[in-house]
Amino acid sequence: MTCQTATLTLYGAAASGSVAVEAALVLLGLPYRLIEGATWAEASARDRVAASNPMRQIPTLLLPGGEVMTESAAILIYLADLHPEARLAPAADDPRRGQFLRWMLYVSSAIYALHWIKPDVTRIGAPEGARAAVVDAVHERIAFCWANMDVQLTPGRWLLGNELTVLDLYVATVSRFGPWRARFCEVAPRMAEVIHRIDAEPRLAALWRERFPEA
Ligand SMILES: N[C@@H](CCC(=O)N[C@@H](CS)C(=O)NCC(=O)O)C(=O)O
Repeated sequence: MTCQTATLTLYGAAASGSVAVEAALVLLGLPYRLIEGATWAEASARDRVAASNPMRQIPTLLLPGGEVMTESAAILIYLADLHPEARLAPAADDPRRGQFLRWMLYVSSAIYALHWIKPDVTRIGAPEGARAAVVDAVHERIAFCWANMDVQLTPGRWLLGNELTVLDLYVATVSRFGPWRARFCEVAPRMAEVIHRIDAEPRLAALWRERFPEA
C-alpha cells in the first residue's frame, strides 16, 4: 500500500476537510499534487483513494517515499511538528501543547467524525426515510459540541492565544460544514471572531475563496 512519490500527494476536494491540510501546506510553502474527488458524493472518488486509504476518505496524504497519512488532525499535527520554524503548533514542552492536542482531537472525534453519517444514514442502520431527522440530530450535536468548545477556550488573536496554529485552520474549515457558519457563529461567538480573522488572513484568503466557493 505504498508507492514512491517525488513530492506530497493529497487526495482532497473543495468544501472538504482536505482544505485544512491545503491551508497548512500553503502556510508552510510546501508544494503538493492534488487529486481532486468528492468522496462523500462520488463512488469513483472513493474508489480512487481506496488503494491508499481503505476507509475511502479524504484527506489522504502520501508522503514523499510513499508513506500514507490519514486522519485530518494527525496530518495537521504531523506537518506542523515537522516544520517547527513555522510555529503552527505549540512544541511538546510548550504549556499550550495539552490544550492544543485536546482541541485538535476533539474537533476530529466529536465533530468531524459525525459527518460520515450524513451522505447515507443507512450507514448507522437508520432507514432512508429518517434521513432528514438524522441529519438534523447530527447538526444539533455538532452545534452543541462547538458551543461546549467555545465556553472552554480563551482565544486571543487566534484560538490558542497570540500565534496562529493548525487548530485555527481546522476550525475554520470544519465550521463551514453543516450546520454551517451562521449557526457556528451563533453558538460559538468567541471562536467566530477568530475564525473571521482566519478567513481574512492574506496568505489564505485566495485558498478559502477557491476551495469554499459557495461559503
Ligand atoms: N476521520 C477522518 C474523516 C474524514 C472524512 O470524513 N472525510 C470525508 C470528506 S470531508 C469523506 O471522505 N467522506 C467519504 C464518505 O462519506 O464515504 C479525518 O479526520 O480525516
